[in-house]
Amino acid sequence: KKRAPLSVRMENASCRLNELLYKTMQQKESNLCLAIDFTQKEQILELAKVAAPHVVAIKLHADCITDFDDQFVKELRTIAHNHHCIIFEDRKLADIGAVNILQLKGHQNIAKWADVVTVHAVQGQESIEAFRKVINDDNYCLSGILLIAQLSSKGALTQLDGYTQAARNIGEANRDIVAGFICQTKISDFDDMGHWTPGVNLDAKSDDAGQQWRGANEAIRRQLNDIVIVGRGVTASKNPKEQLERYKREAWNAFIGGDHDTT
Ligand code: UP6
Repeated sequence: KKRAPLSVRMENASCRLNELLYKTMQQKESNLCLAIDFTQKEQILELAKVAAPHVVAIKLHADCITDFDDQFVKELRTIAHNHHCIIFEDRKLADIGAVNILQLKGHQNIAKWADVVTVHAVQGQESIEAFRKVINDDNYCLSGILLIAQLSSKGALTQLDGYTQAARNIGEANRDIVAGFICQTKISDFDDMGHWTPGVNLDAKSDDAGQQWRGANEAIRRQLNDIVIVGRGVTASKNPKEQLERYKREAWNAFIGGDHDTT
């Protein structure tokens, strides 16, 4: 099944984050998100500056950063502003709605600086609807959530019968706040829903801790995801800029259906 053009997806966007996402993809000709899993803010900011022109989103695990502070957030938002980049906090929230909200506004104040945050579906629909209040509050930056429908790791319990479909149903019923899914393969037929896929590496198949990787062509052209999330393929390389350009090219060619099959 073909994807709708970005202009149509932008128009059909129910969630604010998706208007921004599809516009940015079109402008930058990129469907790449960089996962910067470093522990120090200077390291992160340095790579974020190099990456920002090439990617639509920069994904963080803020709770892995040992010297996280307000200055970091300020500099990050400046990079996001200057290069039209989405700031993505991969917190993978999974609790009752009331606690999700406390965590969003907690010591790292995620809702103030992140455009999007990941949320597990395991907690059920009503806990997820609790995010609406924060997303609709202009005092916060948060403009959408991504529901985790499938994990990339070996033996993930998201493979159990019915889990992914149940997550999809929650997302589709709340498209004003759920911008899309973290998944391994396209699961929703709604044009506006974004399919963000981790587990992409052009040079390796697995790490020693359960991660499973496949190429960008497999992830985007065959499995029909929209956005490639790449981490160590870029961050562990000696020449991240060169790898960013390579991943960007591979992922975008796969997205626009070019016949540049190298995976
Ligand atoms: N991520 C996965 N798999 C999932 C969900 N999220 O790998 O199912 C996240 C990880 C990491 C990034 O938390 O930040 O995507 C992947 O990094 P890698 O490319 O270095 O494996």
